[in-house]
Amino acid sequence: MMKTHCPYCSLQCGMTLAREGRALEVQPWPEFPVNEGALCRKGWTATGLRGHRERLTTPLVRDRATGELRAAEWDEALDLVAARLRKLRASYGADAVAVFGGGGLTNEKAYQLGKLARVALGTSQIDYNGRWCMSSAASASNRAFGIDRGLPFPLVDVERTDVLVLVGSNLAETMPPAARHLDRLRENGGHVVVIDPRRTPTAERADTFLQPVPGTDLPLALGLLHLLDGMGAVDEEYVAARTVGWPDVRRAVASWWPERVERVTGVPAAELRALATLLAGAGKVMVLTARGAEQHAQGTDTVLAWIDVALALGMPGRPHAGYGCLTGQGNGQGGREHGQKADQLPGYRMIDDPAGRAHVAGVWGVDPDSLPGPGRSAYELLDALGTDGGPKALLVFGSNIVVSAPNATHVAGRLADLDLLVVADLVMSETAALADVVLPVTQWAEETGTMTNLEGRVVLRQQAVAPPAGVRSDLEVVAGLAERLGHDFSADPEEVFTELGRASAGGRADYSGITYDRIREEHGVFWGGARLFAESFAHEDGRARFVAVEHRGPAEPVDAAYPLHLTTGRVLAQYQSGAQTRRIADLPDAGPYVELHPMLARRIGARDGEPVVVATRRGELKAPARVVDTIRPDTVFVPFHWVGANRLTNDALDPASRMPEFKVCAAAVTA
Ligand SMILES: Nc1nc2c(c(=O)[nH]1)N[C@H]1C(S)=C(S)[C@@H](COP(=O)(O)OP(=O)(O)OC[C@H]3O[C@@H](n4cnc5c(=O)[nH]c(N)nc54)[C@H](O)[C@@H]3O)O[C@H]1N2
Ligand SMILES: Nc1nc2c(c(=O)[nH]1)N[C@H]1C(S)=C(S)[C@@H](COP(=O)(O)OP(=O)(O)OC[C@H]3O[C@@H](n4cnc5c(=O)[nH]c(N)nc54)[C@H](O)[C@@H]3O)O[C@H]1N2
Ligand code: SF4
Ligand SMILES: [Mo]
Repeated sequence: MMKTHCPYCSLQCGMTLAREGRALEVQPWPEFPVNEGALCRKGWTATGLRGHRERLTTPLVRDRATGELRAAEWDEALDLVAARLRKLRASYGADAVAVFGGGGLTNEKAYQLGKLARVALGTSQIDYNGRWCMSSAASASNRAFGIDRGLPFPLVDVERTDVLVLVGSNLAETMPPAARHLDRLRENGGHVVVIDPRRTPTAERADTFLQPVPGTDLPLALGLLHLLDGMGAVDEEYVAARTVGWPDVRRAVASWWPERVERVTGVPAAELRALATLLAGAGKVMVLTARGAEQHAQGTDTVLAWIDVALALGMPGRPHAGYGCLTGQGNGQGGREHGQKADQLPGYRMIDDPAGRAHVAGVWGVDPDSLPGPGRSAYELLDALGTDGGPKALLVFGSNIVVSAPNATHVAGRLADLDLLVVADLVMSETAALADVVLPVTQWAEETGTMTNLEGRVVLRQQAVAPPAGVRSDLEVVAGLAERLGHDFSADPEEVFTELGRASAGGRADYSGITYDRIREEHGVFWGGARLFAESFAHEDGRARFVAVEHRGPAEPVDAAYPLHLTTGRVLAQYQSGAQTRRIADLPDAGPYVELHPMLARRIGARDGEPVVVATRRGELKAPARVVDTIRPDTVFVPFHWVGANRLTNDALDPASRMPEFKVCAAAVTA
């Protein structure tokens, strides 16, 4: 019996793994506070990839003569990768080699990947799929609060607020055990507000549901601020004592009267007024954003506008109130704290901060001047691959880029222009299938490491079973490459975690003092404490920042040729690019589909279950229609767990976070 955590999302539900003969069975771990023994279908079936026939168990190298992948020894594969990386570096410079990581990787792996790039490869070109995920909330939180932590309070605090506002979160499907907190909040007399262009299972649990046009959460927040100000509901005492910048916001929202908001968002003015009245009368308000609000070319500004709402009401720092972002991937939080992000060093230090560079270089035993500067963000990195001056080699750990990146056809083309693509994965993902070298790695139950959940709680995933023969851990792969490049890296997770603690010490996300033993004893350890901001915010003057933002609207507005809004997202039973969950027999694998309203279906002559074609300026997808009255008639939705959705999506980026606009672009649908 081994206590561990689910391999998937940022809730990092506690679970027990029990050996049943040769099989491994998932059982509850009732004492773990975040999920109290509950799991979603993906968690219950997580052992389904053990012993799976599609599990990779030997390195594969593309044969130059036949163009096919063939089995290779580990030494042959790693020697070949190291030799080719050295050669590319000699010809084109260190930035010719790039690394792409993932928010599902453990803290130890994220840290070692950053060190591999900066020390062993000397490249600035490293980034990760967290840019696709909560990066807009991160940049907004840094700006407003001076620190970026998904939830600055434990998730259970949700149960004791008065009004919970969920902006673009479908947590009943994306974090099902968390929905219990919503239900308990309502049992306690609290009120749940859901804002989503689709009436989701989460909206079904809400008391108030607003259904805006995709990409208009920002003007919705401006409209609320306008009304709250007019009602005298702004907490002037809090604003004066704990914030700066309110006068600018007050001026900026003066012209956002409800009828104007209605024209832009499609939300009736009466509904906006009712929500403002509800918020004005509530003692405690909690605003949580997720990808629906964040994955936009104006995602950072949108989150800032909602933080403005929380600040105007005087909430951040109060018990059971404030603002938080529901992070997404298993290690969505820790993955962005330890150096796999282009502009960061461990401990959430900025890579252009001289003191931070000196500290980390000291731990690494290198000259601070030898550390490269900031590199390209994820999409910009992929977009530069194989171009003049762009990277010629890419090492991928923990991401299935060709399914999950925006404008995926273009991205696949960039990958094809590389001299060398190396992918470490458990299975032959769509991206691994394109690689020159595929490295088979261990999965969660076969290795140990820490993850930081959406609350900033550092948890320990413990090895429960031996890996299949022939498979190595990511840490071993990284150490093997580093060794061939003349560097000595540890592959022992606990040793790496101790080093990470030293490297992060004194940084914004300080893990020093957290040990595997403490995590085991305390059901996880919060870095920086469980609740932040009670006394002060993380800016030098201790005050939070109001930021005045303006509505620009989606990068690609609808027009006569592409009259509909296309949005994308998730369904309960599949995870991300589907590389893992599509292979699990007990999970339904429906294939992509197109959700559309009966009115739209009638207009284009589409029938439920029959194919329709969604077209955007970047590509087309033919898939069965799902006719539902839960979506706006001017909007269509496609889940992204299967190849196809991202051939349609727009690669417009948020200027601050570099987040792509996954959640809205202009589309046409025909039957
Ligand atoms: N089942 C499942 N669970 C998961 C994952 C998974 O793949 N599958 N992935 C995990 C990860 S990495 C993440 S990031 C989280 C994501 O968790 P969520 O953010 O909850 O998931 P999404 O489905 O991407 O988007 C949420 C909602 O945003 C809505 N939406 C679309 N456009 C807009 C808009 O413009 N405004 C607003 N307000 N809403 C909009 C969509 O209709 C959708 O219902 O889930 C995590 N949990
Ligand atoms: N259209 C659209 N696109 C989206 C989104 C959206 O809402 N709409 N959401 C975006 C978001 S929020 C996210 S987080 C991304 C996620 O998309 P991806 O980055 O593709 O994430 P995964 O599908 O989780 O890919 C993880 C890959 O790594 C492998 N893997 C799992 N664990 C490990 C490990 O420990 N080591 C190694 N080496 N490999 C491992 C898995 O088998 C899989 O192939 O998608 C983004 N793309
Ligand atoms: S909610 Fe997330 S962490 Fe919990 S069982 Fe489901 S996928 Fe796993
Ligand atoms: Mo995500």
